[in-house]
Amino acid sequence: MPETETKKKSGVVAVVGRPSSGKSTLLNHLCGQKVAITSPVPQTTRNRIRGILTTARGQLVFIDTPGYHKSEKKFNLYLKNMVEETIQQVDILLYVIDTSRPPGEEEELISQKISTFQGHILAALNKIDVKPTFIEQVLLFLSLRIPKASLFRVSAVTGEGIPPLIQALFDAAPEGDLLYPEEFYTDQPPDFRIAEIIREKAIWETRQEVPHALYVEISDMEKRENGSLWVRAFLVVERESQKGILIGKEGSKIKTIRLSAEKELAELFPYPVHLDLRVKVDAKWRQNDKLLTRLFR
Ligand SMILES: Nc1nc2c(ncn2[C@@H]2O[C@H](COP(=O)(O)OP(=O)(O)OP(=O)(O)O)[C@@H](O)[C@H]2O)c(=O)[nH]1
Ligand SMILES: [Mg+2]
Repeated sequence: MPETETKKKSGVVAVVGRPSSGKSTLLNHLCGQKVAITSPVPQTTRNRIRGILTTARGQLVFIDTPGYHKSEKKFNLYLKNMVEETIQQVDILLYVIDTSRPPGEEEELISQKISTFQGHILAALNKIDVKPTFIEQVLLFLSLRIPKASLFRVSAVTGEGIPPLIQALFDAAPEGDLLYPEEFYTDQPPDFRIAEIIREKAIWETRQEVPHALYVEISDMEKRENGSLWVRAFLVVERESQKGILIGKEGSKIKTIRLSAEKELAELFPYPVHLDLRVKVDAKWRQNDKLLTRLFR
């Protein structure tokens, strides 16, 4: 190798923060692609979602995580454990903190988890486009709780402040071989992505209590002769009333969900995806260990 040629960087970055701080929105901006679903409803992300950014400097593999918060419910403990495990497996922590709210109890909790991390910690002070701002409180909080964090003021929506953050992430990353081929921006299998897009549309179309009570499962996928993909998916909720909300008057709501999911899938996949959506009730799914282990990885 010529002496002037610098080695490639290859770093794994956990994106952590409290629910709704903008982790997934930021991940999508960092990767330049829609990798993770987003919504105004807290606890949208339920899995470790990998997003990959490859540039001339090397590769960053981001792991989006569920919002970290206190709760003794089984379902939430699964999500909390997932964050804690992820923190132990990465080179860098990207702590996303919302400057449109004063730091509260949840921020105390996550900052305690983060403060013992041995590697680089970069704090993205997100939502700087929102007024009024609580950035002064956030700065004070960070200086007391995680003084070693490098600070970046960003907006995951407008993209302001993101290029310097990317440079700093590459600076912090170790040298190494690329973990994924250059053209990859995520490693999610198609059935997972399809289920997530359907869930996102259902969250946006329902709100209230439905989003938290919902999971989506793909039961069948079939490649048709004309090249399209046919998918049957079940939207599972906990109560008959929630099923009614999802279906809507004469099936109008579920139709809207299907059409908006199909529209977005047409942009993500190189072939048309046709959805057959069914709604069913499972009152106790959030207590079912076997199911939770399978769904939330
Ligand atoms: N104005 C503004 N809104 C933002 C910004 N970043 C995220 N949001 C909004 O904040 C809400 C939550 O964003 P998400 O990216 O889903 O948040 P998250 O941290 O991944 O949330 P969980 O997965 O539930 O933990 C959405 O409505 C986003 O549009 C930002 O920089 N500015
Ligand atoms: Mg998220």
